[in-house]
Amino acid sequence: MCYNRSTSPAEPSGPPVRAQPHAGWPTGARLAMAQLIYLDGELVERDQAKISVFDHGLLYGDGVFEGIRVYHGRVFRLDEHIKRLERSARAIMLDIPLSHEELVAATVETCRANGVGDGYIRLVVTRGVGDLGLDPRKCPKPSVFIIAANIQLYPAELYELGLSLITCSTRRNSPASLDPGIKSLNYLNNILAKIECIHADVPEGIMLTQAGLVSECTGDNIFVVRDGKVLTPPVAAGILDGITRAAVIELAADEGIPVVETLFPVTEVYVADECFLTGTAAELVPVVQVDGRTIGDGKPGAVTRRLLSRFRDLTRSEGTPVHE
Ligand code: PXG
Repeated sequence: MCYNRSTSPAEPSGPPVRAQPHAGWPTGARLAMAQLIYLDGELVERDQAKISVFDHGLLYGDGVFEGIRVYHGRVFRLDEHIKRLERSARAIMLDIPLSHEELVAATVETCRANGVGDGYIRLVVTRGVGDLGLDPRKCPKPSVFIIAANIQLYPAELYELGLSLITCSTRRNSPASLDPGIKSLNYLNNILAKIECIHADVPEGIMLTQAGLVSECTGDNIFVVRDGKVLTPPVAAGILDGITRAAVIELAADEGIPVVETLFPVTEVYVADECFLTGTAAELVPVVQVDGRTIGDGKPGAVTRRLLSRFRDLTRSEGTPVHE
């Protein structure tokens, strides 16, 4: 069995790619075809947006990326996303051929050119074309491309009913090998865990650190609520420093809810009063079952619902405008 067999060849292959089909996830959500793709300084038709088979982004996963949301014609936390992209690039000694301001402008321009009001942006920097060896010095010119696609929101009932998770047997990469803080094009670690989720028919799964403690999910950060406190693994544990995670930590502080960044075993999730995930695609999504255990009373909890409502307000009230 393999996963690359298309059941519907006409379907656009856009982000965010969730475990579909699944009862909890939006089989009905469809992304509109992106018409114009930013590719190395130009806006080109989707069919013309091509990368060489010698690009090390493809050959080795040598590159970095961001997934960014646009809400109501405004790009959410664009500056933070570009900063994280720049940090990821620095970590792998990849010189992005655009300045911070140019990356911001190119992202906004791509949204504008595609009339994206509510959407998802994929910003990718690859090492560029080289030879068949690993040596990145053989890749003189990194490639930058940006895809901006329209997106339909996930159905409301997902946020009302909550998700089921499993704990994946695939451990999160050790920061000593490949720091999960680097948002690189090498996502096989997460994909292997995602395949476990697909087999278990759940949309997400918890990944443990090499020491067996909770790190994050395959494409989301994780939080638990216990005795009125919010707990989430620290960035130093080897997780992605999520933009949504940071926003939710700020919102919790603003609500007077204590947030503790600490490592914990998966048992802490089982016995939590509430659990939720954060991510650009998922926003803030309640979790009601993990490894067959019911979390809290099996319904999204009060703290989760409060933070989700505050997050939604935030996405309505800030962001870099797409249209002049
Ligand atoms: N952890 C991991 C491993 C991620 O990939 C997050 C946490 C959440 O971070 P943000 O900054 O988005 O709040 C991510 C990001 C998808 C998809 O298709 C999801 C991500 C990246 C790429 C694709 O669901 N999540």
